Amino acid sequence: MILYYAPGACSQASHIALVAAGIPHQLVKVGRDRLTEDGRDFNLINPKGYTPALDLGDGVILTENLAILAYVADRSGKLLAQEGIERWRTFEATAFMCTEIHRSYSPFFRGGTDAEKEAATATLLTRFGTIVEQLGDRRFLVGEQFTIADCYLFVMLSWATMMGIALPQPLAAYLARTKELPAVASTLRAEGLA
Ligand SMILES: N[C@@H](CCC(=O)N[C@@H](CS)C(=O)NCC(=O)O)C(=O)O
Repeated sequence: MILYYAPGACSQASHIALVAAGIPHQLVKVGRDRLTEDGRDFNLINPKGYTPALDLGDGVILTENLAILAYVADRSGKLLAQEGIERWRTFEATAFMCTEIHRSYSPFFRGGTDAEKEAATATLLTRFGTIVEQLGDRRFLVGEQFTIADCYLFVMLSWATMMGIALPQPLAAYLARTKELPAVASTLRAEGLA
């Protein structure tokens, strides 16, 4: 299995999941020029042009974080409850990351104006408020077990600190303790971000 990734990008959510699930994989870095580190045109691998992309073998490429995260959970039997409401809460939370939170960062990555960044920050803080309520006193977002939703939340909160957005205290604490998890620390090292 080969994960095409960019350091610190949303592909890090899929990367953390692969590591946490213990699925053997190779990494291929993709540059801003859309060339892989071994000189191939990434657009020919994933015509959408963005990471993550997961080569399942024989050139079968799976894209979209949500699909890759669900695939990793399904294949490993880890990071997602097999049944019950926790399973669906995990998908609910992961969809919230993919759409409502990830999308809100757009002005920061696409050269938005200061006004657009301010508006995006306000939206993100509202979304983070929802996460704080959901997290409550739990260790992880959907309970005491680390799930695919946490893989994504970690990246979304890391971006906030990168953009200078002050996180509510419970999320700053969540980010600090999640960063210490062996799977997360190992992923950061593998991406050259430790
Ligand atoms: N819908 C995709 C979005 C992926 C995405 O936005 N990837 C970004 C990195 S965070 C990327 O590769 N952007 C490069 C580009 O669009 O040129 C998913 O959920 O996986």
